[in-house]
Amino acid sequence: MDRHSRRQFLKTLGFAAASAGVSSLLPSCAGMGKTAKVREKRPNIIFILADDLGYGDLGCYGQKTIRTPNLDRMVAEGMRFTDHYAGSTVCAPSRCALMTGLHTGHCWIRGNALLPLRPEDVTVAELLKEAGYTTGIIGKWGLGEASSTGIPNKQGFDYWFGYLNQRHAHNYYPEFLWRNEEKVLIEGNKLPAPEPGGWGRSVERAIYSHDLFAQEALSFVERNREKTFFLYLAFTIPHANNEAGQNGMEVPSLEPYADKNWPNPQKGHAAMITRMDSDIGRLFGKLKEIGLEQNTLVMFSSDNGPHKEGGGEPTFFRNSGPLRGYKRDLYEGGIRVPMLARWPGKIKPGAVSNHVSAFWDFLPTCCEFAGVPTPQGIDGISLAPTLLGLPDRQNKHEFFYWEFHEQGKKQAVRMGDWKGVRLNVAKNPDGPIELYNLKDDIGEKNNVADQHPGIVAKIAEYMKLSHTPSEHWPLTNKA
Ligand SMILES: [Ca+2]
Repeated sequence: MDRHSRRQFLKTLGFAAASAGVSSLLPSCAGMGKTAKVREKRPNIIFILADDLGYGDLGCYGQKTIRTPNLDRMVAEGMRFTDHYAGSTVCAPSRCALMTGLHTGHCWIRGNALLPLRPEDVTVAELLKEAGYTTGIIGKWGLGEASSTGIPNKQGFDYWFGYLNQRHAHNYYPEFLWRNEEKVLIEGNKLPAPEPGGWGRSVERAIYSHDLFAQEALSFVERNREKTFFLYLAFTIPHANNEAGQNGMEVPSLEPYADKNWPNPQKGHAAMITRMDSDIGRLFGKLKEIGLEQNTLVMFSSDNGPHKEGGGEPTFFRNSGPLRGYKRDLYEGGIRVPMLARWPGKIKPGAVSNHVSAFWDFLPTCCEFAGVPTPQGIDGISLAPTLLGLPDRQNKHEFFYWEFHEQGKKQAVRMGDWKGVRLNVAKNPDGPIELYNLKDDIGEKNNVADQHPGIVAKIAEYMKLSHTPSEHWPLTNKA
């Protein structure tokens, strides 16, 4: 089905076909046969994404030093997922998986490259827009440059403000940002020399882009308060400015850590996280103030594990918590991330779910809440039953798959409590698979592949089946 006919299909069949699914799950919709009534009950959806925030970076995931009182309160009032995975171990493919509901063996963008989303790629924003949602993205996109088919306004977003380019997003004092298709100059920020992409380290530093994003988010919910909206709030912190050497953890103020006896980059890292946390607190305050708290599902996650860039040192605060590895690893520390969800009256306060889930589950979850059919052929499974406290009705994944196209190429599979990791795939596509039992060994310390050849063979089969050939993302040197 081409894009046009898919749109027609959604328009003609959408709500009638899907309303049964939603009304069967949402207690307040039970017994409502009328599509219009189901539509009235549909929640606003806000997905907040942090950049390079680790599994151990939040108080609610065991962090002892960095303060995150608002996210900790979000957990107390909502749900925390113990076993949620990002789409990838770096930015672009992780965001592609989030937007398209496909894992990195199937999705169009499987690594950090300047490859735009195509017209035929169907995003969650596009589906929600078709369903009548007002859609917005604020922050970092990374899935298409200016004038390409991949810009947010051509991928289902009514409103867009932020960085298109991921390297541009390293510079937190940018000379410009994008508002829809318009380049907006940010007064008072200046690079030492003209640089068309906008990356580098600004010498004049008046406006911190994250602060603009936090303010834009408040404005977006305020001006769309009468509508049903989807906001994808893709914050850029606590990523590093890689162009700034050891001074890459840039933040306007090191408070509340300025007096600590820590290296400056670590103060910056902690201050960024606490700054983001307080902005999320302001957003919750705004939702309450304008009366949208009860009808808004807010989710929070991170696009990959913590980094070792720009002076960042993930061992300092144990940013991965008990997990092994960091960004660019397919060990748990690179891909297992915090996931929080809050929806007063629907999600039970203080709930903890160990349902294993991943970024590709977000699109079908939104489809279910919006009352539109989930497109065929995606990899995700709706999390709605888990969120609504009906774990017995939650469909589970047979397995999860990741492929990564840097550092000699890597593959990983999670299957139940088992985790398989294959390194150096380009050189040796049938090479050895490391096997870990996450139930007893969450830190992936003991490779037990020799003791379980049957499990290893099954994982090898999943790795083979999950990779669809791509001219842009060959796994081996030949194919
Ligand atoms: Ca990232």
